[in-house]
Amino acid sequence: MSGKRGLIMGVANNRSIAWGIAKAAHAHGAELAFTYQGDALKKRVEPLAAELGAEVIGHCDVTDGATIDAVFAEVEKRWGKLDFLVHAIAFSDKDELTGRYVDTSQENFSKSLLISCYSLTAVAQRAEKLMTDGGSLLTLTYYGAEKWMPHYNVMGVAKAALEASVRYLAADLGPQGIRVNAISAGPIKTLAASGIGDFRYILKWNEYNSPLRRTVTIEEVGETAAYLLSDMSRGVTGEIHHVDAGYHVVG
Ligand code: 0WD
Repeated sequence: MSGKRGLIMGVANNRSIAWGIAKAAHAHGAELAFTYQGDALKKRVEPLAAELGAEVIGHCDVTDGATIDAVFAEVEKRWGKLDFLVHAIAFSDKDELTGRYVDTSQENFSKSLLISCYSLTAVAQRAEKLMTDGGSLLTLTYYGAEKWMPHYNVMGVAKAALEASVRYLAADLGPQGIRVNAISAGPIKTLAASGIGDFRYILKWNEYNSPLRRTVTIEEVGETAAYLLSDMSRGVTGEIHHVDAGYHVVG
């Protein structure tokens, strides 16, 4: 990946999937820039970025289009163009990631879909303009988009819409050589995952029932991401690639 420059969105700490992806892309020679959401995460992201000799572009809250514009303006100023982008962003009110989906509020439905789904389209609109030599967009999804999963609720609906977005964006941006793919990661203990009811049980269930009889790591997701972000996967777009120890074939 040497000579490639990529923007990483969604690092909260060193357990984040986006961090696993950043480490792998860096190991394969890519040059990186990070965004962070709010000052609390700035303090976490800055030292991580420094570890990889990467730039920190600035604050980006995907609910605020002005902050997205500012980030892409800064990328353009520093790099002039962009080769890849990692979107590892999701949110739902924790109180609605337990119990029944039918009880989802309109407010949390809108917010969850905006942050977890529309934001990919919002960043694709800006990235398209900078991916003048083609590029690769990558997002993160979960099996709860395909099947009912306990407690995943509105996030399952948001991920289903996200996966459909991957296909529509792939078709729209394909003519410019911009590829759009997702990794459907198995459960991993991160900050976001800790908001999901009974998450420890889900981890154990996957460990006992997946073909590989274990869960996956952020490093494993990172290696697959490096393939999808690099020219090794130049014939691949619109794909939802499972990195879940094979759980999707049995679940
Ligand atoms: O088991 C898991 N951990 C899986 C996660 C399995 C399959 C998929 N995923 C997905 C998540 O749904 C998400 O899309 O992977 C992506 C990354 O999630 P993660 O690495 O599990 O979680 P985390 O380290 O918490 O990063 C998600 C980050 C946020 O962190 P917090 O925990 O502070 O909400 O998404 C970012 C934020 O940094 N984020 C936002 N960024 C910009 N604007 C916003 C926002 N409004 N909201 C959340």
